[in-house]
Amino acid sequence: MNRNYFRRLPLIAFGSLALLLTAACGSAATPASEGPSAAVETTAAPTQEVVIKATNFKFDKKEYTVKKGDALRIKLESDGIHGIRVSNTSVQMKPGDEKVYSFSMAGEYQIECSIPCGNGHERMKAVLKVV
Ligand SMILES: [Cu+2]
Repeated sequence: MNRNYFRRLPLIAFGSLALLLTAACGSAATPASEGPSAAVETTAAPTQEVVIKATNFKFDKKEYTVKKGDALRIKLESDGIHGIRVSNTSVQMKPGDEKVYSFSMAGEYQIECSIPCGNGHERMKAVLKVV
């Protein structure tokens, strides 16, 4: 072992931790019909808005319904450190984020907390229904 190895050790440890966290969050069962392009971030003026409120350890609704195609502003209001990720899309939001997306495919997408936030983290799930 030389000095270089030791210098890189923290980096290796951090990498392993990140991997562990990703694995712990896991991905729940999601519809197979949607691809990763089911939603794209857009600069179009939003024509609809959904506010998702996250608290320890739930979202304020079980289901959020939005319209397909229309530029959708998603606001994440978080009391505590919670993010969201939407299955089979690139939707990723941090606490307080406001982003505009357009969903090209109707369907039911799973919303889940993207930040390991504690004991109730696994229960933080909801459905985004695109109609
Ligand atoms: Cu969480």
